[in-house]
Amino acid sequence: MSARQGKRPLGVAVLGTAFMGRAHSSAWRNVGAVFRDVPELRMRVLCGSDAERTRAAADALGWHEASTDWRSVVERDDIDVVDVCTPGHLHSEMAIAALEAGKHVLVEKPLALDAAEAERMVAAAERAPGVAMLGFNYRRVPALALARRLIADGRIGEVRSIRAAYLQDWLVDPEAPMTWRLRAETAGSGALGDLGSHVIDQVRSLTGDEVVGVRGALRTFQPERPGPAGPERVSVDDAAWALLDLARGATASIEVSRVAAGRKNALELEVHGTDGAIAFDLERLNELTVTSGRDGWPARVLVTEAHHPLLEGWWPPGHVLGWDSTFTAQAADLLRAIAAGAPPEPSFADGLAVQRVLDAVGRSDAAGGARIDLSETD
Ligand code: SOE
Repeated sequence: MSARQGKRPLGVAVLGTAFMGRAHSSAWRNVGAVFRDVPELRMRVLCGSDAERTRAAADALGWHEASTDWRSVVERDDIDVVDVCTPGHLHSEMAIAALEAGKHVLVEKPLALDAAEAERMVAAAERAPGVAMLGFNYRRVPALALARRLIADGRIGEVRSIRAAYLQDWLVDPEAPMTWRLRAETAGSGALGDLGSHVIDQVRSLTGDEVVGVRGALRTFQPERPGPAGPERVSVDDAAWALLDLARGATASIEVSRVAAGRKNALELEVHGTDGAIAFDLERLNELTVTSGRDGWPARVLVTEAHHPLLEGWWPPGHVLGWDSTFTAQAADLLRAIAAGAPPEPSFADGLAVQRVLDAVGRSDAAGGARIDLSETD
């Protein structure tokens, strides 16, 4: 029997109407059209804090209803999946309430404000009957999935070093206004959690290895930003750096910034092994550069072939994918995990592992760059 036969459609609610709420809404709208093997769904409710804005967003994005009362929505019998796309400080309360109400839950990254909160979310997910998945959408970039497969197959030998940067420039203007993303109490951290969480997740995903030691540095170049009633204090980093020791001996160097003039959404990853290397750049997300052998030439692979990962359901070879397709594939994987009753990837436990590294970067910075040992955390 196909996933669509004999079952009532899954009712979905998205909490959050801003950038990520829109990206996830578009994924829920498209997923059934792209992937024929996923359970049927209904886009039931979009939740936001402002009634008028939420109604307008719900109409534009294809939701049946708009609501400003997320607590009653996560309790509803016709809601099976709760997708949390709100500012970070609301993630844990919403996700835990939805899990306790027996729902399947997707949470946009980073999982939580800090590791203690992430631990509570992991515990709630372990107790709950539903599937709990974390939204690291870049795991659904086919080129990165291919990189992960090539590395796991030993195609570049033993991994020695990873060089990773995620650079954006939307805060380079000192007049860029204050937002929840610039307050520690609503975002946890700045570029570190927002962009560094993706990078650390990729380091773990590409290498299949764990971070056991962390040295880090944080910088806030613009200590105040214009708010509605005058200047407000920025309490998170604009940019962060880290050196990560991995359990099997590799080292990763990381740089993330939201004040990198001219870089819009540049996630660059390079993995060097004893027998080759792999390089990726999100601004050319359908391509992977693969160097085979110790003195091989770098070859550009266009990752759009049917035998490449994550391309089933999409277009014929050469018909490239975009940033939004990663969210559609992520929604499909959540639906498949629900249908199979299987643990999803990435899990809340992956989010906790990333969160521990993020926290350690902050602790290292506060200790003047001292190495923080994470080898004892399970
Ligand atoms: C903003 O910096 C942001 O939207 C991140 O929060 C996303 O995770 C990233 O994909 C794009 O940039």
